[in-house]
Amino acid sequence: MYYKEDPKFPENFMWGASSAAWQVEGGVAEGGRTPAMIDINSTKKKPYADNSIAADHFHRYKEDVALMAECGFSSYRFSLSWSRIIPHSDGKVNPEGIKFYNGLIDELIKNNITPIVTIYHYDLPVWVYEELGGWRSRKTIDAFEHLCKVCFENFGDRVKYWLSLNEQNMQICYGHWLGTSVGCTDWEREKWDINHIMNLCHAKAVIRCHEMVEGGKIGPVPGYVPIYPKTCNPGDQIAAMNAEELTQKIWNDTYVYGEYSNFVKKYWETHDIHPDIRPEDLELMKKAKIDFISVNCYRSNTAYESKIDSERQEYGLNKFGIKGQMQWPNVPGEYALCTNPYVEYTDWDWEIDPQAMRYSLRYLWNHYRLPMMITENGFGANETKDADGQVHDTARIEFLRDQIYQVGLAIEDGCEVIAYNPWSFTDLLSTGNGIKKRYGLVYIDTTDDELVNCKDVSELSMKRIKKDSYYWYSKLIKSNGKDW
Ligand code: BGP
Repeated sequence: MYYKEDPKFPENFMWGASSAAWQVEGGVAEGGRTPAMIDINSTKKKPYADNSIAADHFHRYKEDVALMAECGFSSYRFSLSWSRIIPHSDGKVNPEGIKFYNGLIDELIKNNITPIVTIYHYDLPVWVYEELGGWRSRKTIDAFEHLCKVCFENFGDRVKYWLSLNEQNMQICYGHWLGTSVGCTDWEREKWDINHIMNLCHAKAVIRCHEMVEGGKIGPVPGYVPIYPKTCNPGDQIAAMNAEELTQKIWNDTYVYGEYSNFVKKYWETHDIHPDIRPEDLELMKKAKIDFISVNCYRSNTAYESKIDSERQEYGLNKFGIKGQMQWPNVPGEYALCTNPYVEYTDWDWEIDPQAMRYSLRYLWNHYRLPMMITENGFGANETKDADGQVHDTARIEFLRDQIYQVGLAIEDGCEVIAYNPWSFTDLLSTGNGIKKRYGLVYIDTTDDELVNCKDVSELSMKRIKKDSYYWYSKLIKSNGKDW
């Protein structure tokens, strides 16, 4: 639909930004926190991803919240570190961990910022892996349920928006990259067992939230990448649908309908995969009725028909921030991905495609009719301070303006969207490119070399510098999306 005027945002629309514990907090050995698997995984990533210090939010959260308040935020989406809250297999709650998150939540509320809290964002405690068997073990479901209960009990009086697991689909599709596959010997098969266990954890979180949190609402956080067919060849359209199913729809259908779709059951049958799914599991999944869908959307992908006898090609992510290094995957018989000549690309070869945002919201709304909040969207870039000591991130302003405009258009189209929280507030660690791949509205004055080579954080500046995008975003959100 074409509209004559700029789109309008609803009255109580929540504007904020987003982060995750292991990417922003640092303080990994402080306050009683024990190691998480991602700590180990991240130190192995090259060039950098070491999360020992990250953005040092653990020590500077008050300063960060003050900057959010000054910017005009009405929401902030962050995650809880499991091993900070429950550091050992005895299940005892760490009072220091609770104190840290209480401090953060109280600070947000004091500043009229609504906390939106992710229970799990990639940081499985080492004790869960070593003593329970990690995501491959059903014992993890009970441990996760215990975590949920502790969170709802301690924070549920003030936190009303909860997110279960971050990007479960990406944790399964890119298990080697995100560390989900550690310990697996037959990943292509085992990932479906892990996925099922994650579904049960998600279901427990939903059910417990509704039981324990008065007025509490909870949803999943799929990573959503719309897939376009490369041409109007019908084979390309089916390939796009296959890619859509195998990278996201399988997950979204399960969350919304509480059951596995015929498509995924057929996929398992043809690939001789037999996940351990029990009748009581299906009952549990059915009971878990989500309140909204939380959407992480950055980009789009383009697919074409893949012949069954073609050679398999794994996704080769661009890890260095120099254009043109992405290796597109080929899944024989299902789909192959390729470059899209109609869009621009970031230095990490991610499509810059604002209309993908409108498409995603329309698609999810048309399929599921649930309110949506955007919990990630953003522009990862190589950035440095200018000679004047400021960061003039014009490209990020353009990116955000175009994306937010499309959110507005989707709302005009009839989609129910309640919040926009781009990734990220401050610069923080990317999943595998350290702080070099910067996403923040606020610059953190440090580099990967400094983070890795210093003895401790006291040697570093870590100064927060508001980027041009911070000022631009502030004006936009203070006018509730009128001042572009
Ligand atoms: C999402 C993750 C985030 C974040 C973001 C950017 O998929 O939920 O944790 O990292 O992607 O990705 P990257 O850090 O790889 O640039």
